[in-house]
Amino acid sequence: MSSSVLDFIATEARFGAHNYEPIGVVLSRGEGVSVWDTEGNRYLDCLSAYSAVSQGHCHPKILAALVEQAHRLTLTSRAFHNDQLALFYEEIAALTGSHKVLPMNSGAEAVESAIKSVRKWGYEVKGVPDGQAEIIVCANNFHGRTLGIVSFSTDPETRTHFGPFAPGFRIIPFGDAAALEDAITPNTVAFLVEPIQGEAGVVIPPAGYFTKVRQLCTANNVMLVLDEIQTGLGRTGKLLAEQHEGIEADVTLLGKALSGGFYPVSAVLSNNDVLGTLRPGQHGSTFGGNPLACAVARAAMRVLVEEGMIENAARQGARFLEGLKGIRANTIREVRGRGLMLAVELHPEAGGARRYCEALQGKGILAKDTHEYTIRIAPPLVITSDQVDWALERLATTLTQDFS
Ligand code: IF1
Repeated sequence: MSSSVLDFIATEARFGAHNYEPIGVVLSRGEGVSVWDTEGNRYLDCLSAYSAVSQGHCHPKILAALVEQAHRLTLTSRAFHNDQLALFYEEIAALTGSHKVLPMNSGAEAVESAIKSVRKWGYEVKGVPDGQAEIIVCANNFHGRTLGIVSFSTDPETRTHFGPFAPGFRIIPFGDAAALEDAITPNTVAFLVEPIQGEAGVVIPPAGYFTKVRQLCTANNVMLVLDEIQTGLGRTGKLLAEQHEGIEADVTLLGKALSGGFYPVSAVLSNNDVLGTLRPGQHGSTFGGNPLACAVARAAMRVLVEEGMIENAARQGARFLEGLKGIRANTIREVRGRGLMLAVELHPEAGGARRYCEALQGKGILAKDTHEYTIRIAPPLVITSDQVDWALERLATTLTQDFS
């Protein structure tokens, strides 16, 4: 590595909290599916900033919306109305078929806001005794890093030495509808779950699971809260991952690609009941629903639809998955994916996914490992067939490489 690259990394190490272990590349530019490092090397981005840059890096139309709004009005607080929020509400509600919208900033804020809202709904509408609301979640979940959220994480890395934790959560296995039925009590207000578990390594539940989940939640007056912060907005080849199951959540969480990677924008979408319980002064955020966030999100949603990115994700995702399944390598334990949310799980004997990600970097692909043995593959939804084929060639040579 050049001295300037090492200088960037050394300075980060000197001043920065060491809460990440990035791959040794210093990026300086992004456009579409490509990013460049400070030395001019070009990479195919197969992480998309964890599915926040689904529209491609620095999308010109989202950039234009950001710049135009930034020249005009960026932040008013919600103490006053602004001329972007109502338009954002109308457009996200029309796109997702929702009735009520709560605008927030990070994904974790949307998750925390949903937890507060379903608890409030439980006490004021369902009639759960105050302080006794229960929310069911799944083992190996990832919903963010706040204290409330890590309270129900099953990953020691995200929990250890952060206690004491928030009570009121029950953990069940992902993909097991009978376990959900057994866990529901009269005090259960919600089931919070990812349609596909991303951080866990793109874990897809059995066919029909969410149909049973929907029936159980409806039968027991339990709110189904789907965390689509990573799976939503076209990542799995449909606008929302729930559409693969033909069901509708009571509460849907969006984030990440809601801004196309330009700005933290998230949202809680729901029917009137759950969000209808919030009254002035009971919840809020300095930046939530600000005009700049709304203008950026409106453009991000618009290009996603107008440029056929969702359909492209389905088409290229199928191509990518078929190509990955066609790689004959003793290192591969399983290939999983839906749309452009893909993963290659390696056998433990292969020596860990990180070394393969580092080898891919040398071939012009940036990918990220998760849980030691799995390589996630999630390129921007604008990827072309030629780029998929280009990536598959390099993945095949890398995965058949003998590192021993
Ligand atoms: C990190 C993981 C992915 C999410 C789902 C809520 C959030 C996330 C399904 C919270 C965020 C990010 C967080 C980031 C890495 C990345 C990640 F590896 F951590 F788990 F994508 F899989 N729900 N995921 O995936 O959204 O508050 O971050 O905006 O914390 O390292 P956020």
